[in-house]
Amino acid sequence: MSESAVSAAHPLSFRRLRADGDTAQPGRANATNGLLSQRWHLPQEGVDQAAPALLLPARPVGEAWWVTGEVRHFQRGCLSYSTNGQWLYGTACIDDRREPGGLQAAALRAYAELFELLENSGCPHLLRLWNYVAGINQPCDGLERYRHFNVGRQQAFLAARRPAFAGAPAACALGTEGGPLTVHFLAGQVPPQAIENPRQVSAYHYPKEYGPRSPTFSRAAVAPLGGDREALFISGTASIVGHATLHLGDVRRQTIETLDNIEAVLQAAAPHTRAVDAASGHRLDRLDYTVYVRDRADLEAVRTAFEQRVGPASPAARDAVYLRADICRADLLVEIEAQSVIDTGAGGRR
Ligand code: 3EB
Repeated sequence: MSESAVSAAHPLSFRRLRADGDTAQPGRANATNGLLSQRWHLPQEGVDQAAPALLLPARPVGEAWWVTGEVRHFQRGCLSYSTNGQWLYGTACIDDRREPGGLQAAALRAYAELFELLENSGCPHLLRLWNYVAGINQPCDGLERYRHFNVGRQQAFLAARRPAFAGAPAACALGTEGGPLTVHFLAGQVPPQAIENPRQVSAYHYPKEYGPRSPTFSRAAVAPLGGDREALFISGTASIVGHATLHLGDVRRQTIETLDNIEAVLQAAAPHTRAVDAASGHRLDRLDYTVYVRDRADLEAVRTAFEQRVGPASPAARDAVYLRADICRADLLVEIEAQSVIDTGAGGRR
């Protein structure tokens, strides 16, 4: 059986969840559906994870991945994960304050354990990573904590002989008030296509002024999900052109520049998607957005600029989720990530 035939047997689906909707338990809708992951944008009781705070909408929201077929849940070292053997979603959690060697060592170990799991799981390919780091802009031994994280992360990729430069996975890295280093991940059997943004220097080639080791992520990834479905994962995106931060102190212009970058990523991804045409493909006005705002007081300015750019009446504006987080450069006020799942079959978009 070919790789794509295997994944087509258990296609992966995504849905935004609303506590007041009928989709909170998609896995229950059909006995043959297995819930692979369910992540609410709320502090989860009894779960010690780092999580950005929900700003909007007012009612709880979350997101879920699910598959056809039985899903089993496991715990191993710093990892907890769920898998049906063909898709794997999980979380690595390490309290870096208690880790000998601190955040750098915690990042190295979190990724080393993740890579070891993936090699033995049958799901070796990472589609997307979400990194949450407490106090991401705080200095530690003369180096910002984000830069410590980057050292450990890149070391882990190199040690595991995984692509730390071209071909790195799509990702984001945000700062929380507290909590352990928390890395959520989605992996599968088929390697995604990494996408870069021609307006930006690839993050894995940032010059040394941004830290001793560069960040390990691609600007986006296109991933076949089986069953004629395709995902586009757009990494955390900010007001960076070339490698420089633009519009210092101006959150409105940073938001617009960020959306210009997302539009450029969409254009760069277009030749790599299987969408039959632009209208049914991954579109700026239909992506599922998560908007990270550094300062709560900027929320309305960010939302106004965002909605104007994606269309005030668009599905994108209606469904966007706004979270409070620190951004991994102290001069960035906003960061936006997005994803989209389309149907590339004759039936068109789902
Ligand atoms: C940037 O473009 C903004 O370190 O994994 C965006 C996405 C950013 C991912 C990461 C960092 C990361 O450099 C910051």
